Amino acid sequence: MKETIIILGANGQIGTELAQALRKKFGSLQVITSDIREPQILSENEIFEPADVLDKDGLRSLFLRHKPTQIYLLAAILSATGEQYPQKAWDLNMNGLLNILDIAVELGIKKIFWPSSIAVFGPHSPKKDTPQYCIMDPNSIYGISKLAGERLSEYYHNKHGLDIRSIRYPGIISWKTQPGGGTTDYAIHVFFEAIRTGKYECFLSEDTALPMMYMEDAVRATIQLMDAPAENLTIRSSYNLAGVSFTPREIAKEIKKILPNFEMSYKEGDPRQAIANSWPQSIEDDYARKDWNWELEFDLEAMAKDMINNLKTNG
Ligand code: AKB
Repeated sequence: MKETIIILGANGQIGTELAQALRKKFGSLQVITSDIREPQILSENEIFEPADVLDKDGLRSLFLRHKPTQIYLLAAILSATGEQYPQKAWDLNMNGLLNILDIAVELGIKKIFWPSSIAVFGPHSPKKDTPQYCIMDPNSIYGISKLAGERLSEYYHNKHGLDIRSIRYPGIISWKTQPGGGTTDYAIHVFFEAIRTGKYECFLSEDTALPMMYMEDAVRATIQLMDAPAENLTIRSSYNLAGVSFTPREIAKEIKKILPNFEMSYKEGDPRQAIANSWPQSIEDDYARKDWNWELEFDLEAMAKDMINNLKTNG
């Protein structure tokens, strides 16, 4: 069957690179990107449609026009921005998802990808090797909306047969598009500043360990999960994906191996510290390995090398 894919929220950090990978796999004309903002660059064979995920009628007419077989819903407000605008974050993260789920049921669109996050865990979740199933008491509005979204996804799968698939993304590190409003953003800013000025003031303390993942692995994981036979999938809420866990001190050490003059300093009192403290330091991803043969490729060293190489040559 020929796939037609719509990516909503396609201009963000993950959407930009996922769109490139999906165009390569399915052909440019089979992938329609969509966002509330126009993209900065649009090549000749690429289709872009403006859409707001909160505008249900607009979405319905977009889907009726293109008849997608797969939808990727990436529009979201992340953890740090969510704390500044909780109402807006709840509205976009929840109602955006509900709109897609409802229209998918209405129009018979079966296959949907929607990302969750390590933010679904909270202060009482185990901090190390956090398992798929454990106490989950997120205390950021972003984490609360993602956990509610996971429950909705499983509910729509059970109740309406939607083939919805999801990953609890760790912090995603990339050089092509900057992230916006996340707690893990320091791990990207540090590379940009290391190249630009040779120093970086980190908003998290030096021993704050968090799970992260290089974009190449995140995109590969997403497409691998979407390609997996439905009968192999035992989780319809969202899969844990471990990635690589490190602290600001460890990433600074890795950067210094390549850029010996790099200096990292630390600023206390940033509100993102409290969010980071409530999240796991590392997570366990046995279900992803077992159900869809997931394997990580980029460790911290490989990621740092690739980031710095790319920023030096293409940044
Ligand atoms: C954030 O920091 O909010 C995101 C996430 C881990 O979901 N990068």
